[in-house]
Amino acid sequence: MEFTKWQGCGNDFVLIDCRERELADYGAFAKKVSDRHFGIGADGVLVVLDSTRADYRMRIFNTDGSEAEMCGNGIRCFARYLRDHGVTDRDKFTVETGAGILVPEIVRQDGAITGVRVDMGEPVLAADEVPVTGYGSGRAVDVPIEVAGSDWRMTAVSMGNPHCVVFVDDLASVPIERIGHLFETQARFPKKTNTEFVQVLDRTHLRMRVWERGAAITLACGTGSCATLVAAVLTGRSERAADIILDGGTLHNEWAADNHLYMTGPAVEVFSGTVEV
Ligand code: ZDP
Repeated sequence: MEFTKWQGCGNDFVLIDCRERELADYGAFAKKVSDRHFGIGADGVLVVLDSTRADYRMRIFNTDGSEAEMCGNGIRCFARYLRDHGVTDRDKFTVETGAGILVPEIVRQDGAITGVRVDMGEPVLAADEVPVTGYGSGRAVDVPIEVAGSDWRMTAVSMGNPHCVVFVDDLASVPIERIGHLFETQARFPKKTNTEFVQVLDRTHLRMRVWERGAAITLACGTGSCATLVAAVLTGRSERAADIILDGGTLHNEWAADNHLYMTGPAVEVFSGTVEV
């Protein structure tokens, strides 16, 4: 099967176009090809499909084979694939995801593509819809949570997929490698969670590192960057538009007056090839 390899702020994906030919087990395929030694190497697999509800459909599978509802860096790569590989000649189109129908738009400067801006939809804050338990049915904003024997404070946000946003004074001193998995599997998150550790640089610059559900540490998480901005605004730490500075690059996010998150960032094709399925 042909594939293309993409990255968005260092968050990397194997993309396969399955509109003509579906695979029996995308999860098993994702586990195999994501392996950085025995496979192609990636943080996950993006699948291009037809849709009856939108122009196209995107599915995303993590390195552990689990399927996620949505991915931010991935949908930018997905959009660029459709445009660069002539699947569409439009710069704006609708994409069906597990988080609803979203709208990426190719961004150009002097005609050249510089990135993709995505209407990521509205953040979900009702605790039982994130889902997170033990905080009633309202919002879980700046609430206590115990992980790895320590008390932390977190804000729970869904961008279609669950996020636990934790603000820290010194990001460099947080042992993410050791505690990331413990946050991911914390019992209050019945569908597990992605966890963003965030240091506020100023009201329009937030430094974030992420431990992803089903993918461990990655260099960037797009849905996580949106959840980070929402949590920063709700806790009075930032303006409604800010740069989210990640290990692998920077995303510019805005929580607009229409309550939608708009995320802008790069999407780059790295190489292509064929792989056994
Ligand atoms: O929710 C999850 O299980 C995530 N690991 C999915 C991947 C999210 C992604 N990193 C993003 O950019 O939002 C692709």
